Amino acid sequence: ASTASNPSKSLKTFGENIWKTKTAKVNAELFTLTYGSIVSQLTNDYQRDYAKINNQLYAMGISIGTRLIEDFVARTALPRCENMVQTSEVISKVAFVVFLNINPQVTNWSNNKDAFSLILDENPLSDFVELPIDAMKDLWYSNILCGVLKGALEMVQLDCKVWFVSDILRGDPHTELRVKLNRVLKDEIPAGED
Ligand code: MYR
Repeated sequence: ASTASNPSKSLKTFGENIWKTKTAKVNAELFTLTYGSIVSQLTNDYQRDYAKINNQLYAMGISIGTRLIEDFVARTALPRCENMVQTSEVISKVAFVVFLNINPQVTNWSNNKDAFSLILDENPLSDFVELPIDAMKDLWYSNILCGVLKGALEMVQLDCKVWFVSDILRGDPHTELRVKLNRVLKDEIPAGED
């Protein structure tokens, strides 16, 4: 009955069940520390040029996202979304639950429903992290997440802009990630495969 009366809640339950049954659990602290050491390595490599570090994290995310989407589609077998409202639900209630075991709140819709924000009350990438003062202003510590979403969405024909609006690591009240649809890509048949 709950499925019929509240499909929105059941989508989250669906995500939670996949997390419980089909996800190889990685120790949360190890995951956080591993990501931290990547950021710290980049900080050395790029000599604290935070614009470059943000770009590099984003690029790493894209290459992860383009692979992760296959795994996501295979594990969830969900039907394709018909609009960004559905896409936002799948991202927040299924994708984030399956991969990070968090359920960000979807909010701040644009009037024409082509852009929304995800509020991350928890962020496993940045647990226990404190930024040095010089990084606080310029580094988007979790920028890899924007790249992951960008890469994954592009693989399902959604050309989106994905960026952080704020981050509690920088002293902001919330961590807010924004997704804006640029355009729906046409299925382009790669040359030689038609
Ligand atoms: C659609 O069918 O158009 C919607 C599909 C949404 C897929 C979103 C997949 C995101 C996968 C990676 C997210 C990782 C977040 C930690």
